[in-house]
Amino acid sequence: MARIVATGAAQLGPIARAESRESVVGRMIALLEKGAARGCDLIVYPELALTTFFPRWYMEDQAEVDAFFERTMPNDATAPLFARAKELGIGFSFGYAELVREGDRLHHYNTAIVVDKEGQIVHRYRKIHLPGHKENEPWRAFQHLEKRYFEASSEPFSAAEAFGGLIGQAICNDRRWPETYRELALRGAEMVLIGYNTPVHYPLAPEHDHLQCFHNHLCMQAGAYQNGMWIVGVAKAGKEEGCDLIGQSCIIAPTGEIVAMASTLGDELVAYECDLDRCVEIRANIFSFKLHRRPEIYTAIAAVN
Ligand code: CDV
Repeated sequence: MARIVATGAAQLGPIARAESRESVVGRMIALLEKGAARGCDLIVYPELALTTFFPRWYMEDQAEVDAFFERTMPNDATAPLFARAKELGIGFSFGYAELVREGDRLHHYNTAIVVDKEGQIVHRYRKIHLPGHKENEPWRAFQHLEKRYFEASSEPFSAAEAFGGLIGQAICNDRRWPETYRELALRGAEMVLIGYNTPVHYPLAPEHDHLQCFHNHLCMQAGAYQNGMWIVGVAKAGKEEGCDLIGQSCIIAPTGEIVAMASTLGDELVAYECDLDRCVEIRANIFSFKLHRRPEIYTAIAAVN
């Protein structure tokens, strides 16, 4: 019997700096209800879904930075999403800025969670590959200060049992790295949920600006095919505070084919019935890790330095 996870990629359009979390959660619930009407089991929202993409601004006041972070999850602002999803019997995932005290230290992570149909958080992932820079670089049209505001996770990629399969997560820049997909595949992931905020303009190599949408799909389609898994890539899209973010949220089959894709730069839901058993088409054949992979030869990959 097929293991179908009816999945919705819930793209969000721009979020203004002044927009409240309550307003954004209202938009997320509207997409959730669209997903319910289409029989979805799982709805996937983007990276840092609750606020504007704040690393585009240089801030020196830590209190101003921390205002973009969540100290508990769920919290007052997100509780209505958890409640409505449970009522509808739908699971979901979304990214947010997480501020957590561990021992006597405060940690700031770029985090994503998976919530099951009963409203329980069943997977938490903290971003491993943090792009950007630490200091103000005024020559840029906008900043990308993830390295300043977040701590990179030192926990490995992982997959959780949920929705009848093994679900993993990655966040935005992670999707460009082949190691992300291979690590997740080796840990059993059959579907990987990836939210992103990707500007059209890349200040370090503006000659690649016209390739942003191509590179977005290129790395996720390759990751899906080379590891035989479903990928759900979900954008925060559109012109956000003057910064153009790419869209093209999509669902990618283990064959590498895009089976559903957003066609706007606003709030939009695209859905597909993903059969987790289709991973075997690739994993038992061309990319059978057991039969064909040669990790004993790949010593450079895992070497530190
Ligand atoms: N949010 C991100 O991680 N964005 C990055 C930057 C480099 C554009 C990305 O890889 O899309």
